Amino acid sequence: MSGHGIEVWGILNVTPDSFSDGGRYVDAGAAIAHARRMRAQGADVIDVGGESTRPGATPVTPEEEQARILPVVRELVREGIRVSVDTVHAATARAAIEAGAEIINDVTAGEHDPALLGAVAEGGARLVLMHSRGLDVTQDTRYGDVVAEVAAHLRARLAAAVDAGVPRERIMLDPGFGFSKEPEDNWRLLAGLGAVGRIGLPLLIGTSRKRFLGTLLPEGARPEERDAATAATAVLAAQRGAAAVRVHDVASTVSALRALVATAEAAPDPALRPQPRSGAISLTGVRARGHHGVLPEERRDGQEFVVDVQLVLDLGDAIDRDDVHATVHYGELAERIVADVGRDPVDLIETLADRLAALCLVDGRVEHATVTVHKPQAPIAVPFGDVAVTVHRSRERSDWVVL
Ligand code: PMM
Repeated sequence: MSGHGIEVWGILNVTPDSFSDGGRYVDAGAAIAHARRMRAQGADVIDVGGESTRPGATPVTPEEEQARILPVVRELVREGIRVSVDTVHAATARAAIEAGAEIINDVTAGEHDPALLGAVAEGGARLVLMHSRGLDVTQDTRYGDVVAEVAAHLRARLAAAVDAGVPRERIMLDPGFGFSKEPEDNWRLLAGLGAVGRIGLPLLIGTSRKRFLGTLLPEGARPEERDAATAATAVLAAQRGAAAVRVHDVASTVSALRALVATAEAAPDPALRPQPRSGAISLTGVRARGHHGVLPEERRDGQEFVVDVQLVLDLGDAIDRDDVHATVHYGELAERIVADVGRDPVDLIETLADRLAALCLVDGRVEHATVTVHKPQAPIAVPFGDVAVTVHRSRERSDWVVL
C-alpha cells in the first residue's frame, strides 16, 4: 500500500462485455496503457479479468480467456506491477501463475471449478475467495441473515481451500457485493463487515460501480457516475477493517482513502490527549407536580412526583477550568425536570422516567443518565412507603474505527 492505508486494486476487464467498462480495454495495448494509468494514480495491484460476470454475458472458454489476458499479465509483471487474475477456471489460474500473477481471484471461491484451489496451491499464488451463489448474479437473492450466511459460506470455502493445500495466510476473503444480493443485502454487508472480518483473514471489497450504488443516483445515471459512492464505500470498508478495495476509478478512491489516513494521522496522540475524568452528578428529591396516571382523578387533580437523577459524564474540563459552563448546571437541570413533569400527562411513571432520561441526554456531554421517578401518593389501596421506577439510558456510540 502506498500512503492510502489499505490496498487499492485497479480493475482491468479485458472483455468485450463487462458491465461498466466492457469493450474499452479488449485490445492488449489499450489494456496495458490503462493499467499503467491506474498504477500512476496509486493502484497497488491490477486485477485482470478476461471473462465478464455481467448478467447475460457470453461465457468464454479458458483458452479464449487466456488469449485475452496472458499478454497483458506478462507485460504488467515485466514492468514490476503486482497482478491478480480474476478467473473461475483452473487452467487459466495455472497459466496466469506461470505468467507471473501473484494472486488468483475466484468469484466462485473454487466452486465453479474445484481444481482451481489445487492449481493455486501448487503454483504458490495468493487466493481470493469470494462469496457468490453461482455465476448468474441475479439468481437466488434470498437471505435470512445475509452477514451470517456470507460469513458461514466463506468459512466453508476457506476450509476447502486449506484442504486443497492453500496456506491460510495466503488467502483473502471477499463478501461478493452485488453477487446474488439485493441492494439492502449489500448495505447490510457493508454495515456488518466487522463480523466477516472476525473470520480472521484480510478482506477485499468490490463495491465499485455496482448496481446498489446506482440506487443512490437519479434514474439513467451512467456507471461512471457511481465513482463518488464507490469511494465513500471504500472509506466505510476501510473503517470497518477491510484490507483492500477493488475499483474501476483508482484516482477517486485513492484520494478518498488519503483523506481517511490524513484524519487518522491528525488525531492527537493518545498519550497527549487530556485524560477523561469520568464522574457523576446526582440530583435527588426534586419535587414536581404532574397529572400522570391511569385513573381519571389523577389526570384531573394531579399529584406530586419526586425525581432522582444521576448523570455520568467526563468532569475533567469542568475541574480544569473550574467553570460551570463546562459541566451540567444542576440548578437549570432541576428546573427543566420540573417543567417536563408538568407537561403532557402519560399513564406510566416508566414513560415519564424515560422521557426525563432522554431530556438529560440532550446535553451532549452526558454519557449515561439514570432517572428514578417516585410517586409517593400513588393510588395504592394498602399502606406503602414509596413506589418508584428507574430508567437507564446511555448515549449511543458509533462503533466506527478510524484506521
Ligand atoms: N466483482 C466483479 C468481478 N470480480 N472479484 C472480487 N474479488 N470481488 C468482486 O466484488 C468482484 C470480482 C464484477 O464487477 P466488474 O465486472 O466490474 O469487474
